[in-house]
Amino acid sequence: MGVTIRFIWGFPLLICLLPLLNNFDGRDGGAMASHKLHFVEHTENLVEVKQVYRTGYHFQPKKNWINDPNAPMYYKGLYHLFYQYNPKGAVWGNIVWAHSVSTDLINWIPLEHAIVPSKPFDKYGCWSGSATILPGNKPVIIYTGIVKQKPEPGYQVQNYAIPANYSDPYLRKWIKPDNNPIIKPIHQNVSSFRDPTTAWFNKGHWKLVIGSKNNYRGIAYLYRSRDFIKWTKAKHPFHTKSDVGMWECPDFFPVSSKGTNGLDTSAIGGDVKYVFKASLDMTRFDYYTIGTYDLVKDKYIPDNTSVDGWAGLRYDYGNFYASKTFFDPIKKRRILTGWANESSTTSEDIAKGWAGIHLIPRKVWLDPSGNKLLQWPVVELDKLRGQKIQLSYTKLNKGDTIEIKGIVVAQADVDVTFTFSSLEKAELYDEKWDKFPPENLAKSICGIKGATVQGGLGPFGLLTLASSKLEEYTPVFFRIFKTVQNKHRVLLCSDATPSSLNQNEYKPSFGGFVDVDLAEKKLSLRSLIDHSVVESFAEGGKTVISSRIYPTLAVGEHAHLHVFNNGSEIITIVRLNAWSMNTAHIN
Ligand code: DQQ
Repeated sequence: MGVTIRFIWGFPLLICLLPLLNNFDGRDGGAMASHKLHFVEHTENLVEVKQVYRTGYHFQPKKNWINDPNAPMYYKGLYHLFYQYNPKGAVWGNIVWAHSVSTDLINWIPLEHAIVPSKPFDKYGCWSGSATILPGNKPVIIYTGIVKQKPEPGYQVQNYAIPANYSDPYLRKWIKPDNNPIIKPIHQNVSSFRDPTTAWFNKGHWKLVIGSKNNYRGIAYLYRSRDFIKWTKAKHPFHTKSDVGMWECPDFFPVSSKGTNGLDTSAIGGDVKYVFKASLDMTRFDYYTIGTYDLVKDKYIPDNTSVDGWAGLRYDYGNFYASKTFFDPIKKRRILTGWANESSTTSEDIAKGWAGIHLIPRKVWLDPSGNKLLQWPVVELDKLRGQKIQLSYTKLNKGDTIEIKGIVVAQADVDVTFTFSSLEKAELYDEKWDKFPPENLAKSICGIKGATVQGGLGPFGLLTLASSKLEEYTPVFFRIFKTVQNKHRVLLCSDATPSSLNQNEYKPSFGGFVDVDLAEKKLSLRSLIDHSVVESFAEGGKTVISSRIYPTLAVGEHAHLHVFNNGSEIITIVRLNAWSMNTAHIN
């Protein structure tokens, strides 16, 4: 039997005989992470480090520091991913463009570094940038070069690099021509002028934007070029917003208002909306708006249904930054990839010899409402699914937990749909909460109303990476509120507060609201659990939260997974599918 009902948090034990359907599909899960002992040079001593936090199927290099994804693209049968990388250690610095290729966006082969500081125009760093595929299938990269260390964080220019050999599908060698830099700052803010986007083409020009700021105003400067070499700054920024701070890693792309297919970055037309995303240096999260592209003024205009500012929509309400999208011409989809930093301390990162992962690439498309994006892990991830367990029509009374056994839960993919018969018991939404800064509202409520705080309709969801006696667990759960206007607000929380007995880690109670119609009285949740990361998708990708966690007890085979309900309304698991995930071949 793969399932047990347990008693937690001192609630009355209610055991019901449930129609449980355990379905092992017979394939070998084989999903253990590497628990090898590595010796890492740490000050003068050799420190023995147990590698329990390395991920089994998330992108990371063998060792050292990794941050932003750069220039993702498809070329001649291969997906290319470059990334900011420190070849010398597990902290940020000495940044080069490392390079990996893949046929499926999940398994990756490392190649030699593509772009490294070597010329006067990038002597102090090769920072983030993007790829554009020019006519004739000719990729070109534009990236930020640091030419002087002062003023901090460095004097920034934009350079281009081209493949040495277009017939090599691996694009192993990149040339940085001597006519670089191609864009120099022509305003005061020389140290806040970086991260060029993929270029798009219209009205006889290539266009791209560069992230910047003026005091607390975020600015996306627009540049135009006919030949991709000579670039001219447009009179007006492409987009700008007060009180947000520096815009790093801007991204601009079209989305179709019909269906889920992606569009090439240059697409224009009737059924097209646009997305502008900025990474907020001050708050360290990515937010986006949906809007229109005024071709006459060459400007982006957010819709008035999109909040343009810190309280705007986020791809991910957790640990996610410096993301970038690209158009996959083969599967006609737009793919989003983002960086999840560690929540451990710098000295712990140095001791384990690495820091940073990338989250699973996600397909992104416009929600039929037209006011937000939907995201879903690329379908190729499903190929890693191994041993499976399934539950159907299983009731969870208040205080019940059901343990999911029979799979490797520290490296798993869990997909569950919950239902309830009434919205009556939804707790009253406390209007005092509206005094929280709007960008922190959901997170603040998740902090107050954790998984152990009994509710009406919820909390219910998953207890991931739990230790045997629940000394540690990372709950991912829904809680439904009713406002005085009798409207319902659905909250998704991914709460790292109880995730680890290690007091040194950053353990936020991440949260995001889920904009969902509750008419069907159903909510779905998919969580990708991978040793030190839990990436959760609510309602088919309407709200996504990724948490980095470092349990001390709930590691490897000592980790447990439960489904739980701690609300007075009975919750039914309509269906739960959970798989062990095989380890991907990554770098
Ligand atoms: N990371 C890069 C910058 C970018 C920042 C430097 C965002 O180009 O603004 O590693 O994480």
